[in-house]
Amino acid sequence: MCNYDRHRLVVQRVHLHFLSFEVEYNKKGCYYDYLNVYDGDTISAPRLAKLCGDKRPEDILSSNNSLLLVFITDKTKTFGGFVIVYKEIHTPGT
Ligand SMILES: [Ca+2]
Repeated sequence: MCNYDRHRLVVQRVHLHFLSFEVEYNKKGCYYDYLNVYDGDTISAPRLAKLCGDKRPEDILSSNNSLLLVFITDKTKTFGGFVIVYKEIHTPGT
């Protein structure tokens, strides 16, 4: 018989990996369009990254069990966008 609590997995951290990334940028940097990544579930959490451009960003790992991604964009110039996969980092429940 399976004991649910004993086998439950707890999400401890969230890992992001960028498969592709292309967001509008210019001389002003990440100004018109950008992706903000916060280390928590609200925009008052620490911001881990502000991303734009055409280079694939480094992987991002949360310090806790949530990450918030907020994409800011204006109404002109659309670039390719992004594909991101995430992985939950688990530890066995106690
Ligand atoms: Ca734009």
